[in-house]
This record gives sequence, C-alpha cells and structure tokens, in this order.
Amino acid sequence: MRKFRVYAPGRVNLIGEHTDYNMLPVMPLAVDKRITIEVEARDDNKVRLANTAVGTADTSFVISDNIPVVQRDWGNYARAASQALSKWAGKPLKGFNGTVSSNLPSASGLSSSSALLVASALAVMAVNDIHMEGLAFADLAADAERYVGTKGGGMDQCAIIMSREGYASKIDFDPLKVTPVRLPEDVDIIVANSMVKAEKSGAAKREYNRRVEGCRKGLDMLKKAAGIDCGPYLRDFKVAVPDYMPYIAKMPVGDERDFCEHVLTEADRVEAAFAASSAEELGYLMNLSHESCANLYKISTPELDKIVRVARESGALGARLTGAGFGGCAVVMARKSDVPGVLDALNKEYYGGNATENVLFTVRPSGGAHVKEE
Ligand code: NG1
Repeated sequence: MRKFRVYAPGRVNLIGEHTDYNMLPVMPLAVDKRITIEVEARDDNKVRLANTAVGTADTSFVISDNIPVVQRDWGNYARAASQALSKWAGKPLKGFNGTVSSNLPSASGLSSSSALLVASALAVMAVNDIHMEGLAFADLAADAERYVGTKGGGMDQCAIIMSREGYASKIDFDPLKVTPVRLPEDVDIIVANSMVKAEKSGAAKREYNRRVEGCRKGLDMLKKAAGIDCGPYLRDFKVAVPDYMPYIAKMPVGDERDFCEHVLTEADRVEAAFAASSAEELGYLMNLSHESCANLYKISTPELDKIVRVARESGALGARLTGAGFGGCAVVMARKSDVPGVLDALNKEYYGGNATENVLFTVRPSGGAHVKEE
C-alpha cells in the first residue's frame, strides 16, 4: 500500500482580524510548527485516525457526501475535509489509516484545527491521486470547515496552503488572491500563548458567530444610514462608500456599530501595513489593531492585554492578540536586537519565569502544506 507523510503548518496573523468573513483583507504568515499525518492508503472507503497527543482517542469514519458529525470528536476536521472532497470528486473515494502528530499548540489561535483539516484533505487527495490548484484547494478547505459549525472566513486555510517560505501574505477575498509580503529585514516575530484556551467547540464559537451576525446586522444599518443598496459583505459597503466614518457615526450606539467600525478601520490598517515602509510603521499599526480588537470588537482578555503591555514596555515595535481572540496567542514584532529582552520580560512578568518553548517562541515565516510519498 502506498504511504505518504502530509504536513500542514499553523499560522499567525500579523494584522487583519475578523476581516476575512467580511471579505476584507488579512496579513498572516505560516509558522514553523505544524501537524503531520503519516498516511497509509486503504483499499476501501474508511478513514482510521490515531493521534499521538496524550488522551486523544482513535477515531474513524466512512468517506461519503454526507458524513455525520460526531459531537466533541477531534476527527470532525478530517470528516469535514473528506466530505468536501467526496462532493467535489463526485465519485467514491478511498480512505486511509493515519497517525496524527503535532508540535502546534491547539486552541490557541494558531489554527491547529484548520491545519488538521488541510492535512486530512491532503491525505485524501494523495491516496486518490487528486491534484488541485492551490487557490481552488484553499476555497474548498474554507467551505469545508463550516461543517464544524463556525461561520468562519477563509484566512486560515489559505495561509496554511499558499504561504511561501520567508514571506507573510496579504490575502484578498472573492476572488481569492495571495500576494507575498517581505517582512522588514531586522525584525523577528514572537508568539506568546496566554494559556487561556479559546476552544472552538464551546463559548468561543458562540461569541465568534455572534460577531459574524453582528457584522451582517451592522451592514443593514449602514446601508439604511447611507440610503444605498450593495452586496452582502462589509467589503461591498466599503467599496460603495469609501468615506464610511460619517455613516458609522450615524448608527445607534451598540455592538453593531462597534463591530463595523473595527472591521472597516482594520481593513484600512491592513492596506497601510501592506504599504508600510518601515518596521516602526508596521508595529504602530499592529498596536492600533490590538486596541480596536479589544475596545471595539471586544475579543481580548486581561491576559492578552497583559502580554501586549509587557511586550511593548520591553521594547517591542508592535504587539497584539492574534486569531479569533477570547484567549489564545499574542503576536509580537521586535527588532532582532530587542528580542532577547522582550522574551525575558514576558517570561518573568507573564509566565513567572517558567515559560517553555511551547508557549513563548519566535517563528519563521514558513512554506505551505505539502505531501511527501514515502
Ligand atoms: P482562529 O484564530 O483560527 O480561531 C478564526 C477564523 C478566521 C478568522 C479569525 C479572526 C476559522 C477557521 N478561523 O481564526 O477565519 O476569522 O478567527 O481573524 O473560523
């Protein structure tokens, strides 16, 4: 039987938070921590998965166009990928036996769930000789993840699939477009895990989806305020009314107004970050983004705020929460010469001197997911 190894990295988002499902741009990079699946092809349509993480039970399913979700089972990300590919292929697909291992912290805003989905999809594709162009694969993977019930955007899957080693990416949506972005020469990117779990299955999912709905309701209010009709995303409003602030000001005070203000100004910050000519400017935009995520989008936590404060006070150029929020990680950018001082301050002041390299680490911009035949 043919054997493969598939690899899918996590990602950290530099700037552009909660913009993707509003079809507005993001700027993530793939990190040098990843999920690996050792894959052995099977002759039938079953998938059997083991996981080397302690306390993770084996899981299995049959590939079809309609795979039932199993409540609270980590294998749902593999089910999501397999169901989507089965529909796409329009013919019965073969399964595989797989062993999943990972050095990517889970439930911490580094997209371990999307990495598992992408790795599982690559496994199904490898054993069935399916080849798909990267952007089409990213679109399929983003759609596939909605199987688990998050009304997410397409940033994670696209960053995991399309990233290029040594570069971050600016991702635009609908149509999906990826532009490699060189980071400033003399900076490093630090990830600091707040250790507050942002579980996608529980309260964080409800809060995430509440914001997706809030943006939709907010868009209706904006359209009324401006007396226009436009497409179904905040992006469509921004295109129709580039000078959107006066209309935000007309909205009733409340979450919808705050959510719209965050998303629209965040999109402007991504464009500014893409055009930024210095590390200071990029750092400044990251800091503004955190303030907006915390005060308007209300997705920060006291722990993330503390990491951000300590990082900035110890010399970082920029520091912000990354990913969905409600816990998880912060991303910090610092000059290489300042990195030891920032790491030291975070270790002492946030981790009580006990930080391990699993919770506080620098990341290198890495390449996207791939397969090797054994
Ligand atoms: P994470 O951090 O992986 O939960 C989520 C969404 C992204 C994006 C960010 C916020 C999924 C799979 N991921 O990321 O699409 O909306 O939040 O910017 O839903």
